[in-house]
Amino acid sequence: NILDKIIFDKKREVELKKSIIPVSQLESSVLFDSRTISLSKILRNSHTGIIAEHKRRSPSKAEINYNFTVEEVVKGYESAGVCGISVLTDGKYFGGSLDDLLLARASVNLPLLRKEFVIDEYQILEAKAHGADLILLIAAILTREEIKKLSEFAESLGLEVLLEVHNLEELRKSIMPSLNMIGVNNRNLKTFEVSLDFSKVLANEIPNEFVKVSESGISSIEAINELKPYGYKGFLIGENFMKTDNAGASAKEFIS
Ligand code: IGP
Repeated sequence: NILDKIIFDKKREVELKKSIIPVSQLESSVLFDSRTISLSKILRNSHTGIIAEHKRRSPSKAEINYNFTVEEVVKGYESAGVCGISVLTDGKYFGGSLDDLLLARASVNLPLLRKEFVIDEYQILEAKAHGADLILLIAAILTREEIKKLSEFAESLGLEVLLEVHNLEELRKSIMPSLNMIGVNNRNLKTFEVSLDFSKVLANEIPNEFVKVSESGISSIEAINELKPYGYKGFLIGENFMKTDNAGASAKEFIS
């Protein structure tokens, strides 16, 4: 499946990067005490909860949009009033980069999520060095011990974590004190099947102290209104905004 391929490539990518820029050198470009913005706090206090994503292409959809600069897209999202912005940094499968994250950081004052297949602390240092406020950890590709180690490392850098699950088994292995935000991915990363039912079925199993986020396949305000009674405070939306000729204006339609 595609997820195995992505992870195979990602491991090689990280090892290669480490051989060019060693951890010690990367650490020296991290401003350890730079302030981060808390997405979980903003979501707790928001009625709209939109997290908008910068996404040029994806394995499930091929090309989505290459017509706009990162700055245009994220500034559009910011003026639309979104709670946070997700920036894909995987190059091979999503057409993103760490430069995209850096440019986004230079353009907006919102919480920025490094959307990446994180398997190593090195990538968390990179996230911090490029201005991220939070990282994604995907339960489908990590053991409980890895989730613990990586989330505690993120916490030590002042970064929040959005922990992504897709089923009950992944959710159960992920409940731990270093986490405060759980995202249910409505898309199965192995089969690309998408259904909001994944969010609905898992909602009751997520302990109340977590901020709940529903991710992927959200294409209408009705869908959001359907999910809110299940306790969701955040809604991560990419393609639906990026496929239009004005991502910011599309996001604005979801925020009243
Ligand atoms: C956005 P969509 O269907 O609105 O474009 O989905 C986001 O949830 C999706 O890009 C995503 C993702 C991921 C991408 C969720 N989890 C993990 C890469 C890796």
